[in-house]
Amino acid sequence: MTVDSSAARKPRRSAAGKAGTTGSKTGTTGAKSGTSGSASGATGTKRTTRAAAKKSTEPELVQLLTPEGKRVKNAEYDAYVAGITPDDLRGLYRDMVLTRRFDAEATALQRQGELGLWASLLGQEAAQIGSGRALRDDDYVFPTYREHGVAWCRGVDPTNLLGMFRGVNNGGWDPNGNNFHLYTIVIGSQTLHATGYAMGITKDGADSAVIAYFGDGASSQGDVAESFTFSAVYNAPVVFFCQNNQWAISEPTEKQTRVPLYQRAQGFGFPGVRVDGNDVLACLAVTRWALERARSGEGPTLVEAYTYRMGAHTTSDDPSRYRADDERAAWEAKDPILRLRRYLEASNHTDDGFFTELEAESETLGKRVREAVRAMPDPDHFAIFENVYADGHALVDEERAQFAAYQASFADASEGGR
Ligand SMILES: Cc1ncc(C[n+]2csc(CCOP(=O)(O)OP(=O)(O)O)c2C)c(N)n1
Ligand SMILES: [Mg+2]
Repeated sequence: MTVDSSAARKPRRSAAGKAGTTGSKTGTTGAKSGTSGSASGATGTKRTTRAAAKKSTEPELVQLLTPEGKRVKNAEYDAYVAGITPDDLRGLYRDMVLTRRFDAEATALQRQGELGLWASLLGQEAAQIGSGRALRDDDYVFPTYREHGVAWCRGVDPTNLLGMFRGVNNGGWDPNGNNFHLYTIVIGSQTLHATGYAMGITKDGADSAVIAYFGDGASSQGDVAESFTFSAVYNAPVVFFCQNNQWAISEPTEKQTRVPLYQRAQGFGFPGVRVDGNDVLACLAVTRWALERARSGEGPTLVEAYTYRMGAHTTSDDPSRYRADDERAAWEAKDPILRLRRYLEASNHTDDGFFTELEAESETLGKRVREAVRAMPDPDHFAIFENVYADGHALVDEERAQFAAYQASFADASEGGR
């Protein structure tokens, strides 16, 4: 797939110069038609009635690959993946497999006590790899805490994602190194950062775009509504990429909204589209379309990637307390990796060697991650007092001195023959 290697912001093309490049899509329509509605929501026994009602009312979504791995035509979005080669498809598959392997390793490391916490992306690989691979190097990403697949696409070394979860640093990478901002725990706040950054791009006269990731739960935050307003009014080049994984910890999406989330955009004056978040090709195509709108001066877009959080919210969570097992089973049938594998195999784009080599590469990655985490040095205990104020502060100095005395008290105790 073509990924522009230029890291510099490019001059913005005029909107007039881009007329017609987004085909039949128009301004603020809220409901984009799709080709299939098969990725419907929950089917668990605990929520059967709600799920059944939901199935009959859920809108269609953009889908290019069915769960069975069959390529279906889409008049609006096929053009955005028209040039994709077998090599590109194998690349997307490799990205998803390695991301899942890394994620499984991180979960295991938490269970072994090497990490304090981990937020798994299991099930969301297609949403993240599809959107991540649609980006240019000069675009800027504002993630939540779960965007490990997007980080992978940006070239952030996966081991760097683990420092914060081990508690040894506050981030672990230079955001400007890969145009991938630090993970944000404060739900929804990164959409405001993204909007401000996008407004800055416009002032610079560049044609880069920004993508802000957030969840279905975050959609209820005031910050998200404010960023929708600002980006619409200032026509900011930002894509709001909402991974609707059906849950905000233990709260289902039904507790966040009475309308499908993508339809929210309409009220703010920009388009929204729901895409099958377990279909990597559809996510790639729809994100490319939305980024193209941003670059050509057409303003923000809301993409709702309809997907499912296969695992727990984090390793501190136990989803069996609030959702039924068969809900997960229903989504397993729509697994993003499996469906691309089926398509690759049916198209004769792969052989056994490809899968065997990838398996070996996955194991090497797992080993590298394990070793890197165990080798992470503990932070200097006094680092927490640094960088609070640029020129220092009397209160911070006092707290540092108190902490130093506290630390010294242990030294006294051990000298006293403990
Ligand atoms: C402002 C704020 N409120 C509450 C929390 C606690 N919290 C952490 S994750 C989360 C749920 C987020 O759900 P969603 O936006 O759907 O993202 P997901 O975790 O499903 O990816 C909440 C409420 C927080 N981190 N920040
Ligand atoms: Mg969620």
